[in-house]
Amino acid sequence: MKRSQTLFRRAQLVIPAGVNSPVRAFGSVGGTPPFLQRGRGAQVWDADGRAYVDYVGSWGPLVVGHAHPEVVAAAQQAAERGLSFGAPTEPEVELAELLCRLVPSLEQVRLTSSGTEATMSAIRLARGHTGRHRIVKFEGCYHGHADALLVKAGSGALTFGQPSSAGVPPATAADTVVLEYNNESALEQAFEREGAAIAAAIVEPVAGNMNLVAPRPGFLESLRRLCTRHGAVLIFDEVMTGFRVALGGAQALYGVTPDLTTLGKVIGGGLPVGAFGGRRDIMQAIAPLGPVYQAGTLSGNPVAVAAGLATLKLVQAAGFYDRLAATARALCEGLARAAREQGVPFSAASVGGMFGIFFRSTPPASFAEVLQCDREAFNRFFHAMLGAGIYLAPSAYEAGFVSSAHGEAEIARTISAARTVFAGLRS
Ligand code: KE4
Repeated sequence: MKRSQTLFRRAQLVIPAGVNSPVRAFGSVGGTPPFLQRGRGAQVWDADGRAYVDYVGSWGPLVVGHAHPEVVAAAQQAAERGLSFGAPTEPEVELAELLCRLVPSLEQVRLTSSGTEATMSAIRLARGHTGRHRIVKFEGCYHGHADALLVKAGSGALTFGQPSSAGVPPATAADTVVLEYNNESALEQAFEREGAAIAAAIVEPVAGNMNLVAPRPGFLESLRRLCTRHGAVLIFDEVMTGFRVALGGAQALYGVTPDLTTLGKVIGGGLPVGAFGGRRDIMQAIAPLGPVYQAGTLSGNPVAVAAGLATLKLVQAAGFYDRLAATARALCEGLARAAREQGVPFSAASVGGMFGIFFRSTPPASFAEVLQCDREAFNRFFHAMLGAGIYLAPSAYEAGFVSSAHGEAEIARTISAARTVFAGLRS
């Protein structure tokens, strides 16, 4: 890993921690992050030429694998026509029409350049639409790094043990109510207590930023019922689950329709695209139609939109999500079996094409149970698997991702490596 070590030292001189997003620094697992140079399908290669089976997939966008020829060709062709116009273009209309057709809650949608912009805009829109200030979020859920949402957040914020970020004014945080994910009684109490002041509740319909925690039956339905009863806007943050757990996202999988949805990752195919949308009556409040301002120089960028459209064309193939979910299940079942054979306390769970691995005997159903996982065991497992050419998410608090490029060979290789690693963990 010599070149990555040299590059990491060089990077840290000019970029804080040597990375452009905290979780990439391997802060919670330790060691030097491989500097990746190339990807193709389920594989990536680092600066030292080492190959890995990749289960990060750029944190979710690469649901059809790295450098899919149709996605690359679409981006190349768009780039040759011009990189950006700052003016309306037909591909943006095509992508908006496609999103509105595939995602149940979307009557109108606006594109952004990141998931953070999408959730930040959705929160502002919900506050503008209702005239209220309070926001409900859930501990361990991460919705990007907008001030109002960096309160007991997940992902990198959790990984570094700083769930509430410095720099967020107390007055801002004071308007954010943080509840326990999957705790319906806490939900009922919060809405009974201050339902009339709540502008919106924002939730990851499948939590993927405290590692994977699936919604308990009834949790999302209760949230839907309470938001409706109290006139609060229900926002499903599907930046990660959108086109990851099902074609129509978690809202299609669980049959619960939010008022607003945020998207990202897959809809850009690896290039910067986010989106927020939902009920037409709420979206009418967005500038220049209404009083809630929102904008973006590169929103709807034609090259990024082309990559997104090409990706969304591929995921509509018959049986795409059945196969994706079967791949994730095979991985989870194989890892759990290998751990059981070695007597290692371990469990794994998947929803569609996202999965979680846990060093505890059963998958966690809450943030508190996530914290009970053996993080040291995870870190040892992570590094031993990396050494065996398997690139897992470098944090005990992140979900993993498979793609349509992950076949039986990749899953078998991963489970075989894990069998050896679990044996080593016991010694
Ligand atoms: P971005 O601003 O990073 O595009 O999206 C923020 C975001 C919003 N909502 C959800 C549910 C998300 O998962 C994310 C971003 N996810 C993390 C991975 N857990 C991105 C990885 C990173 O921060 O480097």
